[in-house]
Amino acid sequence: MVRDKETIAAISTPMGEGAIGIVRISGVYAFDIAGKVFRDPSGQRKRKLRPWGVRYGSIVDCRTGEYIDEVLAVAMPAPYSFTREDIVEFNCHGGTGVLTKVLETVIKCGARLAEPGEFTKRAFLAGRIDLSQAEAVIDVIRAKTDSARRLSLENLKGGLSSKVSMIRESVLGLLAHIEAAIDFPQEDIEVLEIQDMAEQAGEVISGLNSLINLGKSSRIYRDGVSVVLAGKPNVGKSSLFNVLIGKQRAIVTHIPGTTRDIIDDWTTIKGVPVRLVDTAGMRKTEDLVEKLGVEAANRQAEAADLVIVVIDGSCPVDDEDKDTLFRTVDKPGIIAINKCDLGVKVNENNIPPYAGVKKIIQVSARTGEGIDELEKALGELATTEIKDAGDNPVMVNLRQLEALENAMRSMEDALNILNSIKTTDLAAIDIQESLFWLDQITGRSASDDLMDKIFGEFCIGK
Ligand SMILES: Nc1nc2c(ncn2[C@@H]2O[C@H](COP(=O)(O)OP(=O)(O)OP(=O)(O)O)[C@@H](O)[C@H]2O)c(=O)[nH]1
Ligand SMILES: [Mg+2]
Repeated sequence: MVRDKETIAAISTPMGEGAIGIVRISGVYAFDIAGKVFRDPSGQRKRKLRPWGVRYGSIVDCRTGEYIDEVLAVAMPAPYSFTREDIVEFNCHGGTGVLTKVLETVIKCGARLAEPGEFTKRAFLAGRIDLSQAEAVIDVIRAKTDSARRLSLENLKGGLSSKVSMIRESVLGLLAHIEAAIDFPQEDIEVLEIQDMAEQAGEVISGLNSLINLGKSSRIYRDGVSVVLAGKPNVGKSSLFNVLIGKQRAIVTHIPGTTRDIIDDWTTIKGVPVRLVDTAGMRKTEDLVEKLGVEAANRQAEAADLVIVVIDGSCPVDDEDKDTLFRTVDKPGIIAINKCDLGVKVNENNIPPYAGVKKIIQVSARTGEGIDELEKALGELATTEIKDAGDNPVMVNLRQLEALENAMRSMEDALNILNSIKTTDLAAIDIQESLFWLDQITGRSASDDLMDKIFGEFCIGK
């Protein structure tokens, strides 16, 4: 693999004001270039970098000698760096003007501005990390909750890669057997061998299947759980929405039909990111805008992971309540009997036939009564979904999931051939294809286009 010999540089911290901002340089000329701009604190004398150490000094413009900033310089010689190349990082004052000026002078001295994700791409091309680990770098940066952070770090350390490698080993073993059978077709034990091969293919399929399921159920760590508040108008959905997200986001009035559109916001329950959705009150209406709102509410409730059906506890359950309960009967969730501060007139015994397996909880958005219990029950429902991921959840993104599914399909095709036609050479083609898909995950068989797509998602400087 031809390594890019150009030395690259970028501002690696977000733009804006901060105590510190970092300009990073990576490549064979990183030390040379840094040497041209790094001076002692007075800016007068050249200063040597200290490998594996931090050195206090300054940056000057390499052409005019103008003093630019007071910095700390960190030098990381190859190959013990993120990119496996020589890296220098200047810890500057964290202002856009300062950082841009430092970067400019570094570029004047021979570095090239890095492309988005180019540092990580170099780490990948140098074999320091594989593609799934590179993708985990983005996930770690984007992780909004502790559990997402933990799982992405696990993948950064090679969690997904090692699981894929284990399956890959079995596929390779199977391929070796098949190729031996193709090369020595006269062996009279072939029938037995084909049975063994089919068994091995079956094991690979079940390994892939459980990894796919693990990945699917762990997706909520990454994407969060969607929870929709549904119910007839005026029962207090928007009031509960505001209480649960902890701010006055949705408009609340005593007029039924206040909420017309979908309102959503993020909150965290038991470490799980939750996208809470407030909807228009569900009722039959001739008002065009409201009608569209109700349709949108139904679609949201259908698509959600969990639903909170809100009922006004201060009056008996009516047909409109029953209608919402019916629509959401198959959806896991909770029934919140709201406005319990006004006294509860709802007979809970009338609800179960329409409730599915939903728990009933009395709450008051006004006084806060029962909200703790509601949150706890929501958290439990969310974590039940997580528990389905087993004790060893693993984060799998959509691209990786697709590759796993393709690998499984190819292996299923191979198994069908082994079982029915009982010819090894045709099965070998599908097994090769299965291997190709597995290698897409780690990047062994990744095309330039795919890499551009993945690294293009990174910010510049990472
Ligand atoms: N007493 C009491 N009033 C409440 C409670 N929750 C909401 N309300 C009142 O009920 C009325 C309707 O509240 P909203 O939150 O707008 O109800 P909604 O379900 O969003 O209504 P739509 O958007 O029209 O579907 C408002 O006057 C609220 O102040 C509660 O727990 N107790
Ligand atoms: Mg509302």
